Amino acid sequence: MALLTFERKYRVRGGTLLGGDLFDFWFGPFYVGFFGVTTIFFAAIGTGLILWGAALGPTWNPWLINIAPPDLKYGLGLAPLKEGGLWQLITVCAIGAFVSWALRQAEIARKLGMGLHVPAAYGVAIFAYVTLVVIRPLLLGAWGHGFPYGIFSHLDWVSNVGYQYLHFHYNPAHMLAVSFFFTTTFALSLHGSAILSAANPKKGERLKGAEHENTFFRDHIGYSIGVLGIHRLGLFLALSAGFWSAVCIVISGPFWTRGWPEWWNWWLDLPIWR
Ligand code: UQ2
Repeated sequence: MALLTFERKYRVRGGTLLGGDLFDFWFGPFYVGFFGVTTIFFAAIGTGLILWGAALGPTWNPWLINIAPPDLKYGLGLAPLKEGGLWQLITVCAIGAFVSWALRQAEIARKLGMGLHVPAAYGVAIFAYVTLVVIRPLLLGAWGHGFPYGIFSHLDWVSNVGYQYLHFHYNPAHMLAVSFFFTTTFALSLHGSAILSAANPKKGERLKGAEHENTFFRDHIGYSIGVLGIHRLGLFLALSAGFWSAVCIVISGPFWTRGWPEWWNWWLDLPIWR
């Protein structure tokens, strides 16, 4: 079946969460839906505000454009547009667009009778972002604790906030997050290479399948997690990386204000050494 032939078969009515049949149609290859409309709305306004903020700044160099959050003196209030108010509106638009996108994923998954794994996974990425620009600033009492929107400027923010805790690699949640990121790339390298070698037989040989993949890993390391298992593992590793990233930054400040190396004094202070 050609792509457009079977696509028609899966373009089913219903599954919407909001708007009923009103936006239940396609624009070319794209499903619209109520949340398609809200995604376009927030993304367009947010992009416009970013361009406005960039126009106010001293440069159009894409690396250096920066839209900063309000000064700490504005606390949790609204700031004037040119003093962080734009950052606040852009943040609202970003969250509006991200959440709309997750709900659009949920509507499409419901249409197709799939599980909600895709929007749930994407939700973890949204959670990590919201932790940085909403939850942590709220806990610290000022929007000024959010990170600035700019390529170099956000990297500088990460570096500065890291050094504020002396050595961020001593943050135990950061250790977990980094380990999960590395393990994710390791698992994907095993999986991607396994699939490509099975799917690229020598000229004249037949395509290989799950039996060969299983046997390769059993022969090689004595264990195969299986074709479904590797995808479950990959999802777990990736979501854990995002989750512990959010945890490692939200505990820095709201729950631990000293250097992270000092946190490990609980180990030196154990009564067993006395
Ligand atoms: C596997 C399997 C796949 C795979 C991979 C494995 C047939 C095609 C990569 C091997 C994965 C293992 C043994 C888990 C490794 C554990 C960590 C934490 C990285 O068995 O089944 O399917 O792609």
